[in-house]
Amino acid sequence: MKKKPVILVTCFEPFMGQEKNASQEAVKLLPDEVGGCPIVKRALPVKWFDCVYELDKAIEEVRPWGLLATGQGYPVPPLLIERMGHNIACGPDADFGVDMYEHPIFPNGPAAYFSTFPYRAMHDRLQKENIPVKYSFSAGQNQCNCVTYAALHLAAAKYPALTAGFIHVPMIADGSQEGMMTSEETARALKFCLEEYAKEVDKPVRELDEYRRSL
Ligand code: PCA
Repeated sequence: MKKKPVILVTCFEPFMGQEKNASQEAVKLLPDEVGGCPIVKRALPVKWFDCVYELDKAIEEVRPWGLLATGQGYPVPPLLIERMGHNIACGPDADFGVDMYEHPIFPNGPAAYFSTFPYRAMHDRLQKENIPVKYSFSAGQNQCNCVTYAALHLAAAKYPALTAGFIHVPMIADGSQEGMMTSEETARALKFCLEEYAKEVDKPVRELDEYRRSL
């Protein structure tokens, strides 16, 4: 099979005194190649500024074709496919080192960006696989939204061919609530999303004329 381009998958380190981050544990279980695309994994710190710095550095080093960022959300499913990132940082870091109050992430950036990864294909695939999933129109105000916004802003500003988006995964099943997901189940869900992402590589880029006709 022809070698496909790299997809960068980010997750977050543990925060707020927790021992594990569900996104990191699931991403660790992903294979190094999905749908022919090599998968490069990076864990980002749950820290203001540093999460953006490390993300930028990873994109610079890896030069990915696609970027799937992940983080830990609510205790229970559904997985939340984030449709946008907004330019507001609010709340504390992992260790309360920096507390933000409605600060712009990029002072000169637009208010928001919509995700550019194939969210519909991922959503429909998870539904087909009977994995609870929903679209979300805010990844919150903490580092997960920050990385969503930063990924889309960096792509727009520096890497116009790069598509990106964020998925919030549920916390690791600890038996405290019904229907929780194990890291293995979350990894399986993320792998389906990556399979759909990898399929995009083979889709022809629409010709400008065809695009104009569709308007
Ligand atoms: N979840 C937090 C930050 C890091 C993480 O995994 C969030 O939703 O912003």
